[in-house]
Amino acid sequence: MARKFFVGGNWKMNGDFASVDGIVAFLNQSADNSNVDVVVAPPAPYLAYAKANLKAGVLVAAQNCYKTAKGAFTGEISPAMIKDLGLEWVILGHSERRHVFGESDALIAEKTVHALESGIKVIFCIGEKLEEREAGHTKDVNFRQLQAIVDKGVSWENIVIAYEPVWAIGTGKTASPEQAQEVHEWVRAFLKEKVSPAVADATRIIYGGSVTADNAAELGKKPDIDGFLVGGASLKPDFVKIINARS
Ligand code: G2H
Repeated sequence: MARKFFVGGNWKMNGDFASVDGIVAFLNQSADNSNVDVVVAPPAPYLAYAKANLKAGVLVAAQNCYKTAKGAFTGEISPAMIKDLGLEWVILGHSERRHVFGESDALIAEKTVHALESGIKVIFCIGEKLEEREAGHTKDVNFRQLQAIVDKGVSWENIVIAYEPVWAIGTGKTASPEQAQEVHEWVRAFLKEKVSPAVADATRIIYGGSVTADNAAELGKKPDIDGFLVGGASLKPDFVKIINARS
């Protein structure tokens, strides 16, 4: 089955109204490409502004959300609020949430279930740290992170998996196409065994970690790499080249 290419832009905690205007301008000026799903994730204060100004072909995601709809959770936002803004996507389990803010597999799984039940699609991030890779635990770590949502019996049609090796994030040290393909292939085999062959075949597995306009084309040629989650390079006009890397 042909999986539609998916390119996400994770702006992280960057930007102001002026820089959002700049990003919106180059995205809106880019040629429409019906072969790619494009989803950008501005910081929460700019979600509504980005949504109001981006052309219809560029969707907007939140970078995080909590596991309940409302309540006394200072600083959090809910999937209900994301939906109320007219948005469709959220990023969950990003390594910065896992390792800077200490989010556990269990919490990320609860958030994922709640987001999906609220009608928000999830870019679900997984990835091993350098010491885990060097100790030969790459497969175990990524499978453990995935197992947390398999155990919840989630429905997979609204999930995109982002494999982001922590050692490649923001470091300029991209995984080679072979390293990324190896893990993507493992993840697809994991889905086949733990969920179903149909889900394994249909689920998009995208790569993140220092993706640039220079390395995207080679990464995008690998059979199990179905797109990218792009951080730093999504803030620059070259992001459009990444969107079109497989076209
Ligand atoms: C990985 C990625 C975006 P960058 O976190 O999710 O960031 O492309 O800057 O490594």
